[in-house]
Amino acid sequence: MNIGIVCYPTFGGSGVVATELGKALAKQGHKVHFISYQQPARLDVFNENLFYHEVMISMYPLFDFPPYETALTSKLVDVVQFEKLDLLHVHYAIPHASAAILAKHILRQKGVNIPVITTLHGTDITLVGKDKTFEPVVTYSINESDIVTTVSESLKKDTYQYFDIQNSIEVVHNFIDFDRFNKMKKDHFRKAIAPLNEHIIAHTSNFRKVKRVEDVMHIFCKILETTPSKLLMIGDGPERAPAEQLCRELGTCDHVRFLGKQEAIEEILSVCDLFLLTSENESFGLAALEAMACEVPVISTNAGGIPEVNIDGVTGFLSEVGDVASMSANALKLLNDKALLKQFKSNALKQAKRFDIKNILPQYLALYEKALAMQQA
Ligand code: GMT
Repeated sequence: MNIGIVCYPTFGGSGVVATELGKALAKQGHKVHFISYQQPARLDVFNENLFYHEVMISMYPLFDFPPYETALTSKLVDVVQFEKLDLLHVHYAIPHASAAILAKHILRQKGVNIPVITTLHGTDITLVGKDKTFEPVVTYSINESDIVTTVSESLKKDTYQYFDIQNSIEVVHNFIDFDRFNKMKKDHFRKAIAPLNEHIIAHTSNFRKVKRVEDVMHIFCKILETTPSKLLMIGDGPERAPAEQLCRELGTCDHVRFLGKQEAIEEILSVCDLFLLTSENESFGLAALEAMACEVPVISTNAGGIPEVNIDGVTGFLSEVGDVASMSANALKLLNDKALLKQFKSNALKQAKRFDIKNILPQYLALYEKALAMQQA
């Protein structure tokens, strides 16, 4: 197939899922064309089947805001025709789904039929999308898409709850590539971070409000009262500076490292004992899955789709959002019981295997086939 993928080029979340999906499709021999405003962060390999088309915006003094959606739509019209794409798979509703739907309508007038598959990722529904600034356009784009998928059952439920959706929605869970994510032997790294063999705890996110990174800091402070540990804060975003300030106020700075954005996250996760995910909302929690694939149990909230990934009492523990006391107690329960921690590490890997890309890729391919068959009917 000749597939167009529209996504954000960013380090985490939907951008990573879209890029890893495209790379896997290319490995299977499909031609994959990425369309974005920047080279996707994980598009870091050469493969003869991978292509990248950059959306450029010509600015004009009249524009207070760059008209990205218009530029993206025009680019889609151009790439679909020139590259003879079979379908468009757009990740994240705003503005990718609406741009794709407009491109589809323009192309129809030119005698070209292009199916649009829209994958909803989370904040495009639960946070930004349902705001009335965007809601009518999001609703329209979902209903006009040929196929709609969500990354969890929870997000499917939310989509039906917040929007007037007539279309059916398929759940295709996020996935992990075990060729990349697996526990590696990194003893030298472990020693450098935790010279006295302290436990190593990690948190990865884009440091936005929804992640409640302040809860991570408080949980770690509680752990440190009794259990020698180190905390690795990976990623960057608006809440990083307040988190660093809080670390000073709590007096934990000697044991916390803010690592910023990291490419080889699997190497860091390989030396960790526990992962903290304190989000207020999380449609899936890809960060938790990445940790679990590296045999790291997860202490998390029970928000959104997290319970579909992290199984309470098996691969980690779940608590109510904001219940720092419960999450601290759960973390300590695992850290202070060697046998239990070992068991949870192995359970985490077993559960992560359910989301092996080898199981998920065929689900997307089946939906592509369905979209193409609908087009011909
Ligand atoms: O986590 C974020 O804020 C980024 C966001 C995105 O759209 O890139 O992540 C969402 O999509 C990920 C990939 O499908 C999911 O694993 C995250 O749970 C989801 N984030 C939220 O729902 C907050």
